[in-house]
Amino acid sequence: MAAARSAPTGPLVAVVMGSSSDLSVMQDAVDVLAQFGVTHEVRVVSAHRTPDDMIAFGHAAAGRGIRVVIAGAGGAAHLPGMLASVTPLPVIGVPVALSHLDGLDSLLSIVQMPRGVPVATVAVNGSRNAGLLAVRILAIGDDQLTHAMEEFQLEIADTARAQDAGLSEAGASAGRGASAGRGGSAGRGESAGRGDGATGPGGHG
Ligand code: RP5
Repeated sequence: MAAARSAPTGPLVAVVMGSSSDLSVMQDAVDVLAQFGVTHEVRVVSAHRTPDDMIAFGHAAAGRGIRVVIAGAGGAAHLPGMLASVTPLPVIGVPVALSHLDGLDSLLSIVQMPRGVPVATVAVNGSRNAGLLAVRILAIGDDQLTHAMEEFQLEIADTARAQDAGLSEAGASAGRGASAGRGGSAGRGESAGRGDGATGPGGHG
């Protein structure tokens, strides 16, 4: 009879970054994991400054019970791809925007991986979605986490509907007294924002 495997007690997600200067962006991922009660660790592991440490980290991660790696880096952002090359774990890459090139350099460095070595790349500075994607991956085998994600999705839907109601009301006020033209198009089809801005626990991205 096979021995029962005990549940991992260490962190399930590793949030790693190339420099502590990335933390202001990566903090959103950390906050989401905390919000969902997912155990995690936060590390600086540089592909260029501490390459040996990075490789050792990547080799050891799965054996330590880590299930998902979130890796953020900026500029010549090789960290997510290099980690993906040495671990069988899913790696989510976060392109961090530096002061030049608006993060396009980071995005392309992370997303343009060769066949066979995938990195799930989120938007530039999109670490909140990286955290949410990690939660979804973990939720595959966890009914409680699935339920928490469904609750979260209901919350963000409520927020969007409240925005819709607010804009509809504002559009109705603005349109009052004006010609209806070809059917009164105030606000139609327009977004209330970029849709990714809200942060913080219970916030809606
Ligand atoms: C990358 O270099 C890091 O991920 C960071 O985004 C960038 C700049 O690092 P610092 O010079 O601010 O330490 O490896």
